[in-house]
Amino acid sequence: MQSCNFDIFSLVASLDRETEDLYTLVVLAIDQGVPPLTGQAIVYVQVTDVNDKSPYFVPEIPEGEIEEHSQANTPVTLLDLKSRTFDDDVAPNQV
Ligand SMILES: [Ca+2]
Ligand SMILES: [Ca+2]
Repeated sequence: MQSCNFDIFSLVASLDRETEDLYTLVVLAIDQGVPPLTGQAIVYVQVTDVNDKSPYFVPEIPEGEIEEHSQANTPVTLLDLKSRTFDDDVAPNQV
């Protein structure tokens, strides 16, 4: 078995994981024989996440409520805020 040199692939444009998170490459090897024989492999390239998306709320202005005449330091009830918070990144870059 002889070692082989492989070209290094490089990007022609920046990638966005939130738009496309998986790319499929077909790699073809061709030997020096006559006639040349070939082999191929399918390479799946996973785009890993960076924390480039900020959390956001739907609706953008969440609601809370508190009873009138409440004492100082009374906590304000936020209405189901956790289920209305989103982040397009994946863990651990999410809310
Ligand atoms: Ca994020
Ligand atoms: Ca991201």
